Amino acid sequence: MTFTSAIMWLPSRFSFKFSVSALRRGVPPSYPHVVRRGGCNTAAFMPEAAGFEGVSGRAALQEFSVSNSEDFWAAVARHRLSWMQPFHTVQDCDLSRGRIKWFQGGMLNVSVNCLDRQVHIRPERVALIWERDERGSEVRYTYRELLEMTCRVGNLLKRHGVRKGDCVTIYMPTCPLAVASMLACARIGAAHNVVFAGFSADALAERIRDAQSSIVITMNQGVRGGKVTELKKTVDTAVQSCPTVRHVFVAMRTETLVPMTDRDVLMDEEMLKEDVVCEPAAMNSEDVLFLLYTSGSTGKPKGLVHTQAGYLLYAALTQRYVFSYHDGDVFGCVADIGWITGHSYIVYGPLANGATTVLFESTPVYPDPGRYWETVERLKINQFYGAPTAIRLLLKYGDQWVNKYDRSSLKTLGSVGEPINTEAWEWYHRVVGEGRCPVVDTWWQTETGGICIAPKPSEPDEEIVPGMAMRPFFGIKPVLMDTEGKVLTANNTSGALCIAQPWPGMARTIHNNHERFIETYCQPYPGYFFTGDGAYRSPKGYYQITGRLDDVINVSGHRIGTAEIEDVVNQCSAVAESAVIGYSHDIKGQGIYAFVVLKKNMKIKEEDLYKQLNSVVSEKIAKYACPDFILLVKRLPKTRSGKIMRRVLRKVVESDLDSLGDLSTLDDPAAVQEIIEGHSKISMK
Ligand code: 6R9
Repeated sequence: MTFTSAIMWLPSRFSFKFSVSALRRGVPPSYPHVVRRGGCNTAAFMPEAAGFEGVSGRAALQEFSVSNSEDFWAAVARHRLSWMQPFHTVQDCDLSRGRIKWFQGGMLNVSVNCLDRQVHIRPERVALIWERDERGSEVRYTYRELLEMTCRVGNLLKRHGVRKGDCVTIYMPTCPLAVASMLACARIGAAHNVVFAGFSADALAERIRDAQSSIVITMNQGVRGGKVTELKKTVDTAVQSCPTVRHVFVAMRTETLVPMTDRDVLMDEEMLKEDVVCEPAAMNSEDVLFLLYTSGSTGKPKGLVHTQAGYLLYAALTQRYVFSYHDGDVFGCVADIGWITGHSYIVYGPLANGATTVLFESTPVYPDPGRYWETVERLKINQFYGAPTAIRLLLKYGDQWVNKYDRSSLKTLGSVGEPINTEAWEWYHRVVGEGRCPVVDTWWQTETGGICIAPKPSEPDEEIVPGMAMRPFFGIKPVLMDTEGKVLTANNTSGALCIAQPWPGMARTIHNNHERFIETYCQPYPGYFFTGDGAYRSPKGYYQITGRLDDVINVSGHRIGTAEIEDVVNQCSAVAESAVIGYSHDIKGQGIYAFVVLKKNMKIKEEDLYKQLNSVVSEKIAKYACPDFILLVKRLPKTRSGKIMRRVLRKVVESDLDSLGDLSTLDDPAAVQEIIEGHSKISMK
């Protein structure tokens, strides 16, 4: 066993080399001179609109994008992506069968689109600002430096046997090397599988095995909120049950030495030996770009698959138009790259548009609750994109933490991950944005690839209603369904939210399980994509998301299936069975409440049981999945067919006893009374 030496990969400010052959193939975007044919400012707003006959105004453009979807997406794809070979078919989709193909015949390389074409025109523009956990120690990487770093990682991956079509697992917090690793995979034609660095060894191992990765990229340690996490140690445990893993690349975030084995590769050191040129692979539009695991309503997470051209185009277009991003702006999405928000709005969308994108490594309250706004002032962030849970938390600390800092650079404020309540929305708008920045509540999912419903784009003077996602993006046709599967056409109505036609950014399948993809998204409402969310459409036709319709909880914007937690809780030797539900939580949006039935004659102190359950959940899944409340009960309310009635449990916890509904189908209605009594002893404050 050897020990790592401590070096950190920082940009080298010399040697100007990049892949010339890539540039020859990848044509930088060229916008035709704006012709004022499609209405006064429409073509200035979106150059492609010049070619859309009779389209004037943004509402008309949205309408055109839905009713002439192929023309719209073909024009946008030709203009905004650099192709090695043009596509011959815009789309070949059949939602009822789960067949989704866009831009077939086309060949491109995503990393060329994100890097080389910028390097060609503005090599010294800053691509990344790494806002490290240690306040005031940010590091900037130009497009040239990011391309160089990406090429080195690409070559290193190739040297370790990664080939086109393989899948590399990345277990890293938000940092430049994580971005370079994602882009390096794209460059050499491998898929990436980024696993949120807060996941446990078991959760990581399950994802590595499902993705069949031979390489895992990680760091010695992570640093967040002043605390150190042992990432390498977690990977060491995980790979013990992952026979496919041949090498673990270890980058150095701290100077702490970690044990290394023959399997491990010192990433920073080995990268130095690699060339800064790496030939980009020519990829088909529908080759896999990445897998990203997310929770569904069963115990096993789903590896959603996104492909090259459609995903990139959709991420880029939404980043540009939802946030009114303009050339030269600094885009600050404070998500983690382990989630889809990080993929689309830290990495792919902003880089494809040539933006300067912020990598935020810290937390909203470290070292104090002014951290976001101090960062906005120092980095001069123009678009700030965050989560309602953080906004609610900061609101409680008071306005002074915001007012201390100059936020005049801010132009647009975004929200994502869960519904944003009116109070939080108003505070975000009034205090953070000084009432002058539009707040965009953006609704979308891992499955949709990018934002589908948001207040913008719309005409500059059009209203924005607090707490509403409101308007469908270009190419998106939302519909609401009633319980019989019929489309609800009226306004001022609620239903299951579906999307009526395919769009380029949507996920193509679930890795290794196309059947599950069809069952989950295509079969509930044949011919439509089912989102799993409920929504309300206002009298004016605006959409408001009301929450999940399935057994998925959203804790601080992190999705977790009730079944996933129950699976783990049930593994405790004392537990006979359990039922987990989400309940409304002030800060986190939803909290986790577990009802637990012990095995007969089991003697265990309640305190010990709680400790055991919490440690097993954080060990098997992640800390954020630990229950906030655990209630020991003798039995769970069940139907005669044995289904746990979580609906009843939810009503009890919401103290909504008048709407418990018909309990006559319960196997043992007395179980409910016992639960009501038990719950009344728990203080939920
Ligand atoms: C991007 C992302 C998706 C689920 C989604 C919904 C909830 C996301 C929301 C929202 C209300 C919003 N959600 N944005 N609910 N308003 N603006 O979060 O992806 O992690 O896959 O979660 O999050 O329930 O179905 P993902």
